[in-house]
Amino acid sequence: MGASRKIAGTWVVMVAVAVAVLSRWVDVAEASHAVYEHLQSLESSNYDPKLRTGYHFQPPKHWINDPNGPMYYNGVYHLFYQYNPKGAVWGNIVWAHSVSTDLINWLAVEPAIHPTEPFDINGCWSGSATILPGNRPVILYTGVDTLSRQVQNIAFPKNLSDPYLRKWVKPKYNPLIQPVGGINASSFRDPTTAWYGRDGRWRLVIGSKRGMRGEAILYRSRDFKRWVKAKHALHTAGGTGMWECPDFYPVSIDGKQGLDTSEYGEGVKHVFKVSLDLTRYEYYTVGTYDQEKDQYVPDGASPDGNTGLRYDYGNFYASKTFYDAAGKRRILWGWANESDSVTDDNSKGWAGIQVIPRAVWLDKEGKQLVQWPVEEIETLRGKQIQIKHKIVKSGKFFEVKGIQTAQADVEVIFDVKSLEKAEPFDPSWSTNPQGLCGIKGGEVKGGVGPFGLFVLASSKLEERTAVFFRVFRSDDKHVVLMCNDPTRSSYKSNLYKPTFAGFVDVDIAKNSKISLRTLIDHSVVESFGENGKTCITSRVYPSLAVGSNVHLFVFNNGAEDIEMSQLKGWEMKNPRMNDGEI
Ligand SMILES: *[C@@H]1O[C@H](CO)[C@@H](O)[C@H](O)[C@H]1NC(C)=O
Ligand SMILES: *[C@@H]1O[C@H](CO)[C@@H](O)[C@H](O)[C@H]1NC(C)=O
Ligand SMILES: *[C@H]1O[C@@H](CO)[C@H](O)[C@@H](O)[C@@H]1NC(C)=O
Repeated sequence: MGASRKIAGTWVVMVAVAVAVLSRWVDVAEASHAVYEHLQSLESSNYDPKLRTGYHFQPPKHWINDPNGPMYYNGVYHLFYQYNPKGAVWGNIVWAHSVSTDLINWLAVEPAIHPTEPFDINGCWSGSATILPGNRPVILYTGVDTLSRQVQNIAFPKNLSDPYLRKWVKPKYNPLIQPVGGINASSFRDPTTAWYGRDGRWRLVIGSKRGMRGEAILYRSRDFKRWVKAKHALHTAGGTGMWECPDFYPVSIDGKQGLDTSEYGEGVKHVFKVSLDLTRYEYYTVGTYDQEKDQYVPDGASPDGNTGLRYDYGNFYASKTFYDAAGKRRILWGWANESDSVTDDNSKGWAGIQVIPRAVWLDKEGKQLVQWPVEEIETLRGKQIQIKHKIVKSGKFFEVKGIQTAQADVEVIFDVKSLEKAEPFDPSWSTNPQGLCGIKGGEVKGGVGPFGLFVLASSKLEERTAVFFRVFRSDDKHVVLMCNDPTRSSYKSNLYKPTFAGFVDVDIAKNSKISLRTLIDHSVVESFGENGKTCITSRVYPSLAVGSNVHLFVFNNGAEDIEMSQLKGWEMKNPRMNDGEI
């Protein structure tokens, strides 16, 4: 992703204001990010660490966006990402590069790709890594060329014996793929990891659009050098606009084990994900890939487009998965932008994080994915508390004491003993959980729920972010809503504080129990409902609930009492986070 329009800063500000006023999706000429030209060349001299994250992926300062080319190679995890070396707004993008042996402690090495050649002089945008036979990694990325066309380029490690693959070279035969034959040269980006077909040809897709139809344009190659466009796209969907950062990979129909991107055949389903530039959210489907026809068909359980399934119903975009051959799992990275103002981003001197990497696999029922923070994150757990069997009476809350929670990992299980008072569910809500949460936030009394956590809360609850469940009764079943409500997260009124929500596919009448895990990190609230079936990431910027003044509460604003059968909480330590070059 990363399309910038060369438009005047003032125009962007006007559009931003218009969007804020209308507070709904407007086709802002499909600007991928606001472009603040007057700020792009400014060195960010300010630095405010107050709300900076402790254990989420971040460089020491400045702007970041999409994760790029994640891979595992010879014992080392690599993460590249879109980075502005100069300031805290988008601009001057390079492929920054970090390495790790555990996905938690990161060391920054020199940026891997800079704009230097005619085929990328106007931009080095997102892309993916592929490990070729013989254990040879390559990167495919979008370059913006001298004519401002989006083209696809390849880069190779200069020295395969360097354990960190610090230097990358771009062969002279770039660009590899050009926007010819009716492809819109301003809407042609973000090549996927390539997969190898049974016919001996490599395949990859590139995000695009034709009018309002989103497209995953398919290319094939025998030698990874000469790429030929297929007659048909791998997949398209009308009315969805530009498809950024497509991702396409196999999942096992049975179990949590991940599959290499080229796996195909019995026992394998496929997942197709896009980032919709129109909504700035991501959607995926689970479906069937027919390699003979080279087409992907979603199962139909979930639609393409903006009412479909999401990895994360919050602040999460431009994600990318990779196959971790060491852990035999598929791992998902995603970018969470700031929802603070540009002025604040500038005075903070930093903007954007990557969420905690998540293992991702197909749910037992095959209709959706399940995600869980990689287990390595648990090595950061420090001081622990545990509470068992506590009734949270209707309208009550209590504080969880004994650990600091500005930087914490909290797991809680609620037991819903009776569903009698569940509120009726209006079917018109079923495609708009976020809207429903906007009406029925954490403060709005319900029947069964809202119950959950107040995180990043000040001592008297003047500030708090509510992460909770609310159970409704529809004709034939119960509907569970999971919600993140930051409307009272900060005293400051000029912040963007949208409620985020998704439904949780759980049979609450049968289970009675429902779980919630929340990773709290100063300005990040990253939550996993019912063991990773529904995930929500939110950015919040408290004024009072900062550092040692952060508190954690359990609350129940429903008419029905709830039992909290267990709560475990851990303080989280700081890993090494890009604190120096190796
Ligand atoms: C390649 O990397 C290895 C390991 O770091 C190093 O010993 C070697 O000198 C490098 N080769 C070149 C040509 O730079
Ligand atoms: C090509 O894409 C750009 C960027 O979204 C858009 O402004 C333009 O209208 C598109 N051109 C055509 C011919 O569709
Ligand atoms: C993150 O920031 C908020 C607030 O400025 C915007 O509304 C979102 O569109 C933006 N998200 C992305 C993916 O750019």
